[in-house]
Amino acid sequence: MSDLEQPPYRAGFACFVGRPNAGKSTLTNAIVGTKIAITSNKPQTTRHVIRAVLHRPESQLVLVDTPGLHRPRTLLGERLNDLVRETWSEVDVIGLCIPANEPIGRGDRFITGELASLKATVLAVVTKTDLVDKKRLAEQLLAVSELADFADVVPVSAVSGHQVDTLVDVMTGYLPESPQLYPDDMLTDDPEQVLVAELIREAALEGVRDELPHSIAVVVEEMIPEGRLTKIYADVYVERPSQKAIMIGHRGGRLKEVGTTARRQIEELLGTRIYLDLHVRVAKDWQRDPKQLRKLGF
Ligand SMILES: Nc1nc2c(ncn2[C@@H]2O[C@H](COP(=O)(O)OP(=O)(O)OP(=O)(O)O)[C@@H](O)[C@H]2O)c(=O)[nH]1
Ligand SMILES: [Mg+2]
Repeated sequence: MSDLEQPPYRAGFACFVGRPNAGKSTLTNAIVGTKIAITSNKPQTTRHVIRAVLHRPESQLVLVDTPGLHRPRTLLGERLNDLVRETWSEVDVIGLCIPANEPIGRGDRFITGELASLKATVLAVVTKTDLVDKKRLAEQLLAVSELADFADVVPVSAVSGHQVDTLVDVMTGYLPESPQLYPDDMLTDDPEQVLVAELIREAALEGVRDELPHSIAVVVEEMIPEGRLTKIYADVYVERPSQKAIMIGHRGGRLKEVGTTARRQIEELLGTRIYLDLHVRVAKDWQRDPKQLRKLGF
């Protein structure tokens, strides 16, 4: 093959957008093959912008995982929406995620409208295809393609892996020709402390309901390597004393479970043994308090 036939090297940024719970973070993880972004069945799980890099011989796709765009009810919600819009203006490709198993709603239409004025290439991604049969999927693909003039409409399942590679090919095709953006082995540029805090928050979200998922924030205060062990000290914040009691559980049972789950995930991420020290603290109504939000990293 002559040089002329070599495809050009492409590199750039992409993000998935969509309402909360559409499957954006799960898809991001499936594409890079590592759990970088936390996921849960509660809406508004993602709160931090996380960058995950997929390296291929001919390309580098940097996926920016963002929170779901939603109608904000708190200052935190407003900050999260700002983060999302800021990301939209910076990426080359946007994948609008719409679940295969849910009707297209006002939220989807609203987001579609918001995307129209951006410079990025916008494609539609119909997520969670493993949850529907062929007929329903065909109907959804049609409905989605009528929503706007997308560059492509790609069905995908992050859980079964169906079409994940195809989606990557399609997205990469829209990236600009560019030199490599990140070093070869770099999976993410997010600080370890943030990733660790997120894994703890994911464990803490497990099994809680109503308002509590939104009230949880986690801050890693210290990570101290000691030989082959890393000691991690972290605070789990909730908004009210009653939530603190739930978080800790009967005789500390729930907090212990959270610690065990989180520890396993963190050990996998860091590749070392860890000792995890968790404290539950109350930061009254932190989601609405600018000072507390700053302290918690928003
Ligand atoms: N069956 C199935 N479930 C999926 C798939 N992708 C995501 N899910 C589930 O959908 C839920 C939401 O997934 P997330 O990836 O956290 O969704 P998100 O869009 O990042 O949500 P926010 O961060 O809250 O905006 C989780 O319970 C996932 O396990 C899929 O391909 N198939
Ligand atoms: Mg998410």
